[in-house]
Amino acid sequence: QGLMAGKRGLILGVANNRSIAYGIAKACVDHGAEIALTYQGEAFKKRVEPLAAELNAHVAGHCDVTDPESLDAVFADIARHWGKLDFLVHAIAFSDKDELTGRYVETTRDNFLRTMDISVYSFTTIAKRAEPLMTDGGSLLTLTYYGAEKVMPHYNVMGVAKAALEASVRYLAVDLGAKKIRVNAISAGPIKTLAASGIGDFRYILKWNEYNSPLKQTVTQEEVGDSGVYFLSDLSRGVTGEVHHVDSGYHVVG
Ligand code: 0WD
Repeated sequence: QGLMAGKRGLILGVANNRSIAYGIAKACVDHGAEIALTYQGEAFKKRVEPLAAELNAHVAGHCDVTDPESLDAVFADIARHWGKLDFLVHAIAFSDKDELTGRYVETTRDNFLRTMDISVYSFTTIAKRAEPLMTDGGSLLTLTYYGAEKVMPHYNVMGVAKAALEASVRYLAVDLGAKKIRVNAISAGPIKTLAASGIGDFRYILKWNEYNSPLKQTVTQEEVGDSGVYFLSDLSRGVTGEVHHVDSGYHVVG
């Protein structure tokens, strides 16, 4: 059986087996869920397909959140394949790595808009597409970071985007609450992934968290995955609009 038996969910943002989305996907499957994955273009297709096979996941096709047609195609595929959806994970963010270093004040308009489009607006448009499929209620989960709350070196425009994403969680929670669709975020501590490698001095940030967090360790994809199961299963049925830190407690000291 398992905590997620009978639940079907779409997980966006698996780039490889170090992605946070992969940690959440694996935990969901371990607890009995059926999942679907997408890939961003041909380059990621060959990395995602073997992971999908390993997790017994349906592959819902190419998904680039800046291309509405690809999103329409993914949701049409889910509607055909399952006819409904119980949960959705959004683990997607992007900013030009040349601007994830140095001063925030130097942010260009182009990168500001692109960062907000991919990292913030995408969650809202995906929520809109998921709503008609969540006929028995549902759970939406996104990933954020402490740089939304406090100034973190080099996080810059991504911190501004995460603050907007966290506000989106609250507005979406109100809009979708009447349909028993819950909307929450996990604020994960730093984890070495492809996206994180674009952030300046990331190794130093990892060490800093390890030395200073209450648990004296950085978090793993597995730990974020297990917390994800709480939000995506009925265990958290009374919780929505929440930003929950899975960061070894760093936010109470940092
Ligand atoms: O320390 C970390 N790694 C933390 C990450 C701490 C706290 C939060 N997060 C967040 C990230 O900001 C992101 O929202 O977790 C989420 C997942 O990030 P990740 O697991 O760290 O990174 P990664 O494995 O690289 O997955 C992010 C993926 C992309 O990978 P690349 O490396 O190409 O950026 O987001 C996807 C893509 O697969 N992505 C897109 N998907 C569809 N359309 C797009 C797009 N336009 N752009 C990026």
